[in-house]
Amino acid sequence: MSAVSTSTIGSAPLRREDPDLLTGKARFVADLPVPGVLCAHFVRSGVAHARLVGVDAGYARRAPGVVGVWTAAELGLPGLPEATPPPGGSRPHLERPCLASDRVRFVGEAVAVVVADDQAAALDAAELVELDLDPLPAVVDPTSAADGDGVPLLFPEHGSNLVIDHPGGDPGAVEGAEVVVRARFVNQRVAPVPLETGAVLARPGPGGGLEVWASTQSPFGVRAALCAALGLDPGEVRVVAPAVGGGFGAKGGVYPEHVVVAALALRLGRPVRWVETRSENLVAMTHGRGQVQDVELGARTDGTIVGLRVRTLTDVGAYVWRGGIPTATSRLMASGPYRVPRVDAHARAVVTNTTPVGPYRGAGRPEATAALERAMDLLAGELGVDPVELRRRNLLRPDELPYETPTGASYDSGDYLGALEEACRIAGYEELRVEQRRRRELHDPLAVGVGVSCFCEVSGSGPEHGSVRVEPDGTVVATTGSAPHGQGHETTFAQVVADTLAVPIGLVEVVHSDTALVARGVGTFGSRSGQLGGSALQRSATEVAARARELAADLLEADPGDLVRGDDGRFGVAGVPARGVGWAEVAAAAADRGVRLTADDDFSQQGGTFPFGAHVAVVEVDTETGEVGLRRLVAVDDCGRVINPMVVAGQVHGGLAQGVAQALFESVVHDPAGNPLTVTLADYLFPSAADLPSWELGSTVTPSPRNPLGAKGVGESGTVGSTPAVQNAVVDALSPWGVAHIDLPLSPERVWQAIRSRRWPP
Ligand code: MCN
Repeated sequence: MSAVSTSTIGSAPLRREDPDLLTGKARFVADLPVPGVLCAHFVRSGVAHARLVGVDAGYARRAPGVVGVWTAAELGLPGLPEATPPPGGSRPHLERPCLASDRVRFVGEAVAVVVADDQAAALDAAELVELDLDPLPAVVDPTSAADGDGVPLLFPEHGSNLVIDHPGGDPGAVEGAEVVVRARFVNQRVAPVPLETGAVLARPGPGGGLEVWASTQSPFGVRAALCAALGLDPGEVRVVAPAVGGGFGAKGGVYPEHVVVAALALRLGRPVRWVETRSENLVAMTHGRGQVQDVELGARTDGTIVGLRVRTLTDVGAYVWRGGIPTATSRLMASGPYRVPRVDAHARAVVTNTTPVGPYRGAGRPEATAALERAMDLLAGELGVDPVELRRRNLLRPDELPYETPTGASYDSGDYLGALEEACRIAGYEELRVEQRRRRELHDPLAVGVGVSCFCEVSGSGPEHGSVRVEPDGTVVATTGSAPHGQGHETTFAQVVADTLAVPIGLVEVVHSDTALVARGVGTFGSRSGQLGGSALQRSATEVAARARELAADLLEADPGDLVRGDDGRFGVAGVPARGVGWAEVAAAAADRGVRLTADDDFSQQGGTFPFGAHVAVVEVDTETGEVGLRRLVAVDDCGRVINPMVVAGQVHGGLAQGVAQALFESVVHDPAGNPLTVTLADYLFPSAADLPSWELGSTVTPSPRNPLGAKGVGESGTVGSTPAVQNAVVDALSPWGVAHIDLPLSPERVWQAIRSRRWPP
């Protein structure tokens, strides 16, 4: 089933979306030319926790260019429910208000909105709005929020800050182990930082209703949420995602700002636009990660794992809202690619007076993988076994799959060991260890570290829609419910359709991200689109091709079984080279006869698919300054059958950059009072290309049996494997000092402190 090679479906064209992006022709929400558009600016709380006593907008309302100022009471909008409610149903008392009404719960929470003729007027007037806030004690640290005595409660009516509690499973998971390693890891909170910040534009529809342009990963999701909040019918609302400058999971849901702007457009009968500033983005867009992990990994002395206990506490910020997604996914993926017979994975989440946390590239898988891969290295250290060797002994083998994990994941296919061996081969693992030994003997102040991580992640849940239509002139229109924002669907989906119909790719137009042009859809997140959207299109195209074949046979007066396809895509008759018809003739005949060359499909797969891989990082730690130089990063990712190798490589590159950024640079910081300290890109250390090495990519190909393309997701895998590989490498470099763990991010100061607290040579 698996082979160390690459395979593709058809040719691998360049991304067709790039010329517009590179030449500035692509239009983002902020660029849309809408006559008479008004600008909205939100007045946000500067206090992390307070009773909202009043809002005085008198001066702001009289300021030049101001059309109006609105508060929660004046707009009367409902709250936003939890994205993943617990089995007992939704909890109205934990909803997120669109504008705060009686209490603010984080710095950055929107309290009022100013609408003005232009952006500058809205911004100036917003500064004139006075919020009367009666400060309350804030809670920022998730462990105190969960357990502290007399800790401030964000929702007193809930009785506790604990908002999610998924029970563990096997209480005796590490019983009988001959060796148990135990540790607490902190997977720090990070900000998604898409290049395009949040943005929405809404205007009354031409025949009533509403037209909305949103920077979103899910136009259909935004439409559903707006309809629910504003009492509209889906037929009355059109949502379009124009060019979207990245989302990384944070643009997967509807934001309060979307609802407020849509409500204002209806109320004013005029177009209204909101575009987030970067500083707003760093406090108002959902953050990611933010998990405290207590891990116990038990094994026999020969290294065979017997059980795992993981107790996670996710900090979901001020509202549970979208925080349930990473909380549940990290629990699901607790045992990774290993044979772990007993698992006790207890996942809890608390609210704190900080920006809400939601899915961010990987959404739970990077957290789970970091915990497990750090624990694997601790175990290797305890047993005195090479980290790669320990992994070899415990990785599930291809013949053990499909495999049901103790936490309920159903792995489809995989050759985890194949990926690890390939990564070690590319890295030259044994030679690196030789170099490391030599340099340690020389007491080289640049300490070499080699870190390995193996991972298995989940992708491709839920249904996705696709349709294929051949026009009378032979051109092909493919519509998809997915909503790309950097992933290259226009290219990869055109490939799938062109290959299935055997037509030149240039004939295929891909239509997406507009609820008026696409019948239905879900959206782009969870590395789902290639496999689900692609399969829906492949199945639709297969149906269209079968109909076309029958028509062609009829036109050629031949038996359909005798039909052959030429290299140019023409239908011919076997053994009669002179006779043939092209797509245009078939399509024209279909139009004449009233035959519709169109089909649609809603594809879903049972259990999802499980991409996997192995990453090897090589670092040099300056033991005098604590600075970490990432010398190499080898990433072997297996996403099943590849549609477009260049797109896949690009996806892995982006994921690696974000994973390495979490390992070495990024961290959202709040002070104990809940004031965010990372509100500009001068404070929040977002790496540039100059901070990163050239990636070394490898791949193995293990098709998934769960969809007709054999594809698995790839959009997130880079973030899953790279963070722990780099973290393990840094700890490995410092092992002679007796350093067993350093929490993320591995800033020079942290690394230096770790070195300073030890002495080496001993
Ligand atoms: N693909 C392929 N062969 C495969 C699998 C995928 O050629 N075996 C192609 C797909 O057809 C698609 C691309 O690779 O063009 C990514 O596919 P997939 O893994 O299905 O992921 P999605 O398209 O659903 O994208 C979502 C994923 C996620 S969850 C995040 S977060 C993320 C990511 O994509 N955010 C991104 N990549 C991003 N890239 C950019 N530029 N910006 C973001 O915000």
